[in-house]
Amino acid sequence: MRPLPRPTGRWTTAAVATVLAVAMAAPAASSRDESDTRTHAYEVTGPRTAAQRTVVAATGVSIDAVRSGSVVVTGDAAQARRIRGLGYRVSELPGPPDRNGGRDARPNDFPSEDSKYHNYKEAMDEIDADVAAHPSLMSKQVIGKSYEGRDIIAVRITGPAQTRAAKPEVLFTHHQHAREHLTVEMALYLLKEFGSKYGSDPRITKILDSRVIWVVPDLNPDGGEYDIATGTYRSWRKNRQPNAGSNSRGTDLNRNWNYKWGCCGGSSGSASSETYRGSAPESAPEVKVVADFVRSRVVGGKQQIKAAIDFHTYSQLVLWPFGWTYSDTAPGMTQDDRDTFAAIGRSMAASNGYTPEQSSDLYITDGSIDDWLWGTQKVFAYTFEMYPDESGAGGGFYPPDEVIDRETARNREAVLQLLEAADCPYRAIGKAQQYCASS
Ligand code: 0X9
Ligand code: CA
Ligand code: ZN
Repeated sequence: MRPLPRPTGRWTTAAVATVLAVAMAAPAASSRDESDTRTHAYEVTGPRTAAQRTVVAATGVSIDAVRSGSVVVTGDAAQARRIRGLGYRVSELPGPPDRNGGRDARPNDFPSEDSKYHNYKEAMDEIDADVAAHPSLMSKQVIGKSYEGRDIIAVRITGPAQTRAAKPEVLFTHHQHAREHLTVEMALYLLKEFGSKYGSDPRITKILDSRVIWVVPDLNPDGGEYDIATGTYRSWRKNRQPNAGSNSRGTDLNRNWNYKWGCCGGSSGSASSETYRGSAPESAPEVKVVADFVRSRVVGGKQQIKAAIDFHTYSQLVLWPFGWTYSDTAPGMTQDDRDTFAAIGRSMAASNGYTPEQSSDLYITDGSIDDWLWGTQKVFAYTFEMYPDESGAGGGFYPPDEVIDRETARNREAVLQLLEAADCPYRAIGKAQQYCASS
């Protein structure tokens, strides 16, 4: 298939400068591990239904943003050709922004203009300080290790008050996808907010006295560090696990969960894909660690975690399961379950201005965390796609650090609502009596 001719005028001076800068920043070919599969962002014009978007995703790209008649994807040149073969127009978008302010990039850290973001060590240090400042409220557990051996931690937050019945537990997970750094800041915001407001803010005090909160701030530390390792963003998504028989590294953690894994055309079986599902469910150590942790919260035969949010960027969405099917209801998802998901989801979205919908309204995904949490553990699990809503002006996966405070605090009300709903989610549809009478 012949590529479309590039419209003249596309190569502005700025674009040429960007390309040259990217080319010069690229490592020597000998040290590249993905020489034939380097990825770019592309705008794909044409797909307007979830089914059409799922066909685009089946080429192996990740879909990063959905608009009414187009999508933004990340993929390599071969995938772009396949998408053109589907009859869609594909144009390459600019790469990640240069935030080094004209200075040399510092290795293994955020660019100087984004220094308010926390790299892995900075995040762990901040969390240790929070826990040390509020020892009666917070504790940190190392729940396992990433592929490269970094600690994956869970922070437990609850008030000292004991209750007669077990406190309902709520899980917040962050940073499955390496380039979605704002989600780690979301975790740090939650720790600060709960730590500093307990005892003074009556709503937070009441919540912490009656709930147990688990924050897993970084599911993909290896990918996150890789994304910033050169000091220039790499748009990396997956973990950093090698794949047998391939030069391409990484599993898409949000396709590796052990429920409907690889069932439905919502992930890829090829290692070079952005949505590679891994060699088996939980083949990614990071997924296994968190899945084991969740299973460890089954006490006396009952899963203690009742609700969850998995934070991603971007698109400003509140999503609920299932992702593996277009159907609203399915085996394991009754009409009441679905209505409860929608009622709480819409209420949360009304508070932060995001768009609420079932995740498969975007495109099919299989092996995602929220499908697993609901499908196997009956946790009311949402996916939030944070700021921005568009790839352009807001910075796509790399919004400037000036927005961190605003865009994390923006989710405060939604988080509090979910915590308050967690003792009986079905109250949201007026069916507490039917579903929650005994608990
Ligand atoms: O594709 C994903 O994993 C998520 N989007 S992202 O751009 N952050 O990669 C969306 C997942 C939506 N599907 C489910 N939650 N099941
Ligand atoms: Ca800045
Ligand atoms: Zn994501």
